[in-house]
Amino acid sequence: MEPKLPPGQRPTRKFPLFTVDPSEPLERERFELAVTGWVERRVTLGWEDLRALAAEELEHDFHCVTGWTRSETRWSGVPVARVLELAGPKPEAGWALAWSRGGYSASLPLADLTAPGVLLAWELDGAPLTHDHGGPVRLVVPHLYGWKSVKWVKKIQLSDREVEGYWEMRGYHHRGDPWREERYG
Ligand SMILES: Nc1nc2c(c(=O)[nH]1)N[C@H]1C(S)=C(S)[C@@H](COP(=O)(O)O)O[C@H]1N2
Ligand SMILES: [Mo]
Repeated sequence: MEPKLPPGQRPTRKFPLFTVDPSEPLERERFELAVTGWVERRVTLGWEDLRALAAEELEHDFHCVTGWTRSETRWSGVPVARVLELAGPKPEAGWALAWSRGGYSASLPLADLTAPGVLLAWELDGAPLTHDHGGPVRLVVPHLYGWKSVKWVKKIQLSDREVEGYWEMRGYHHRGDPWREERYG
């Protein structure tokens, strides 16, 4: 039986790359992620800090808004919720903007960013995440369109209202649920 796909999506075997902000590779040891904005404590985590947290594995279809779905993609990493707990989101913080090293960004409702299965991932299909796919560490938000899964993640900034990211500024949806075809608007 064919797996069920969200409306308007077609399956792909390959994992196409999609990058608007090319950057130089970074060694794992030099990775750094800052959690800033509407938080009780601004925190910065390095590679070792991330690895000290309990890792999880996840398998999910990955949907790009341009129409391809890559089935049963496996990721390992730590839940974003766990990392945000360290910073303590303020009660007013309902939104997040996730930034890459190269200046790409995506906005996310905090509830989506902290949902179960949303990871800061360093493994793809059992192998270390390559630079092209956002290594050493990328955001994976598997229940939303792929543009929310920021590669080369370096900062998560919380706010009390939406601050639009790269594609949201260009007319893409604030949330981006593929099952509701939230592509634009
Ligand atoms: N930093 C960064 N992250 C990004 C993008 C990008 O251009 N830059 N593209 C997004 C889009 S549109 C998709 S579909 C996925 C693609 O991930 P992949 O290149 O690993 O397949 O990454 C997302 N994260
Ligand atoms: Mo995409």
